[in-house]
Amino acid sequence: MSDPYYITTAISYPNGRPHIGHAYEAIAADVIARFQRAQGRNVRFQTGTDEHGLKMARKAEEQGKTARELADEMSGYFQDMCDALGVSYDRFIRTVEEDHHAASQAIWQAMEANGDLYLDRYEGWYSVRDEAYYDEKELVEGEGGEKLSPQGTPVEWTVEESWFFRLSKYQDKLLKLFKETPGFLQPDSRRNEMIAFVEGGLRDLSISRTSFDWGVKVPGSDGHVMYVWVDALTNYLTGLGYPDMDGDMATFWPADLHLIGKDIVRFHTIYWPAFLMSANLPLPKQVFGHGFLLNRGQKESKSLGNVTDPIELAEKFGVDNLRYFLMREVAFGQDGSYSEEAIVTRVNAELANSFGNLAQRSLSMIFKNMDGKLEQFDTLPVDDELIATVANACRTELPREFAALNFSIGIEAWVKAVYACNQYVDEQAPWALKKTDPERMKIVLQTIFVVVRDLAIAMRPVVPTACDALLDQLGVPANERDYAALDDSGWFDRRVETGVPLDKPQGVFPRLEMPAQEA
Ligand code: ME8
Repeated sequence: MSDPYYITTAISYPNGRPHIGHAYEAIAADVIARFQRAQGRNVRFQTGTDEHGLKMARKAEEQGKTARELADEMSGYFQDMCDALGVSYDRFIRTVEEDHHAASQAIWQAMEANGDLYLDRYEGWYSVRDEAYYDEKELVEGEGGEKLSPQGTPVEWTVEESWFFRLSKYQDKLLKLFKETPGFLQPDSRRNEMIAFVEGGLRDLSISRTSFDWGVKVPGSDGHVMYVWVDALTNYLTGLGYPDMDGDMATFWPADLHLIGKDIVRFHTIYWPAFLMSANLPLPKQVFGHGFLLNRGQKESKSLGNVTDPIELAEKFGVDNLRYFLMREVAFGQDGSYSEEAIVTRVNAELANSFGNLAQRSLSMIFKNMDGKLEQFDTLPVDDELIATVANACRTELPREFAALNFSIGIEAWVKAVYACNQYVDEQAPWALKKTDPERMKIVLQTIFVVVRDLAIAMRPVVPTACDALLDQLGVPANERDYAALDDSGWFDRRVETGVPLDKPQGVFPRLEMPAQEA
């Protein structure tokens, strides 16, 4: 297969169970992966867990476990979450895996061979929660006068022998990258912040630690483990077989898209490209920093008691519905808010009452009034205008917007087409035509059959299970569900020729109950 496409998510810290932000990122990446596959691309999709570092080591200590025990236990929850949400990854990587240690040591040696590493002493601030070093000038003051990172997390003064990476050497190259390749970091709003950070001067980066041993060993330097971000970022290469440059590395590197949240843009667009340049590897084509998902406008936290288990949410409202809601509701790139009521309102209005109802009432009439039998149209379906409206939404607008990661806008175009179809059914009133003009009724119902198929194909990347169930009911073959099938004008005739009647349709977009009002 040609035309490779490599997409990755951030790898999550498994120091606790997955939260809704993890689910959001995994779902968005999955929608992109499914969309690109349906566009005929040869997709490679990687996600996983980031298991080293002080944050993991300390959490394990708190719980009286070894770091490895904690990692083994928690990583499973992340993989289970991906599986429960229909996330179609090719590899779920764990940074404790042997090939990952080998890849991290290989990139280390490549950077060393390029003269970019040296041994010195680190003295400065470190945030364990962010696994990040901060300059004094970046710190803010907490309520009790204590020093906090710009993300509001505690920092501790750290003094250690450490390997350093010559980040300062890459300052001009990074500025050039931001200025000359605007597509590298999206959305645009995130770029200015990074340019300002680089223009403020880059200091060399401490990239090894000696005060604990939970990490990848630095080759040839006893007592040093790599700074967790060095190995974490390298996961994107490990999954392709690096340091072997043939095989998957040759096919899929550079990555088409690293999908990450806005809080870790610095690591992906300053440290990571600098490491790659140093190791003489091409840079990813794009890093996209999505926004944060908030619970009724608030960050979820244990102290607020508003932490949502994404698997419970999916069980309560349905995986497809949760996926649809997240991609539809939030302008991708910006922060967004969710609540149970918002999920129910959106899903009922657009999936259950609009698309589901369109399919259910039309297919039921084909089943009842036409014995489920489709007939050849003598001419093309007469209702070209509706067919053209739907085709434009499904073939042009939605794919154009999805390719640019504007999911909510692409889905909006689709919803408008669904509304147009329902309006058409209301106006044509096929139930009345049954008596007055049965031939015309058939044309109307078959026109809806055609557009429902197009709409289901277009929405498959977002709502895969329900759309496939609907396409099964229509009798659309499994290999005719990609976007290319929307350009295949012969499909309806072939469908009729099979002579297979429609079964009694089963609704695939049930209405959701509004949750009881909270006290
Ligand atoms: O940052 N809404 O891991 P992580 C949306 N291990 N996205 C959110 C979010 C929210 N409320 N909270 C977090 C790490 N995220 C590192 C990554 S990659 C080489 C190493 C996103 O478990 C966050 O921005 O803290 C990140 O992209 C991902 O979830 C994992 O966060």
